[in-house]
Amino acid sequence: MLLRIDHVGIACRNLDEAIARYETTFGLTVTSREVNPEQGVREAMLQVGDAAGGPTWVQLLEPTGPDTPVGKFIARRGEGLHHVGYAVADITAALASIGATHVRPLDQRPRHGSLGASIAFLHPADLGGVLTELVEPAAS
Ligand code: MC0
Repeated sequence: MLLRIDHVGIACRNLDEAIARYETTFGLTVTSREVNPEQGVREAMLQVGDAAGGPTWVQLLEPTGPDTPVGKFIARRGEGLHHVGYAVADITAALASIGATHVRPLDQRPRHGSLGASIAFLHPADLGGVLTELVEPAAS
């Protein structure tokens, strides 16, 4: 089901400062910046690699307010690794397959994600404490 790691989502208090950290330290560059009101984030995608199977990203996430998933995460745990996103070929089929396991989807239907992707989250309590995201990238 999982094709590769699509991105790692990193919670930060200040998006501009986090971008500068990755640009200065690793020479990464920003491919896109978006606001996703449904998810309560301002985010930036920085491409890490361009492997044969498709690119991999660092996704920097600044909450739009305290009562959002990332806002609550930072208040509880501080800045840091928020989730891992795995690329799948067909997110509807992947969600149906997950439905036959004990793992609880947090989204019954795919939602809008970065770079036009379709995304769905899986509960961290069912996956060893790791918030996990399925990502069907936009057709290129
Ligand atoms: C919360 N918890 C996490 C966690 N966030 N555990 C691991 N990783 C995370 N990221 C844990 C807390 O430590 C706590 O554990 C328990 O979940 C309840 O925490 P809470 O603060 O009361 O939070 P809830 O229950 O209201 O919500 C947690 C949940 C939520 C994961 C269900 O954040 C959610 O639905 N997330 C999915 C959407 C999301 O994260 N969107 C933002 C990224 P204990 O053991 O102390 O009880 S959007 C995104 O990334 C898009 C743009 C994209 O990729 O394209």
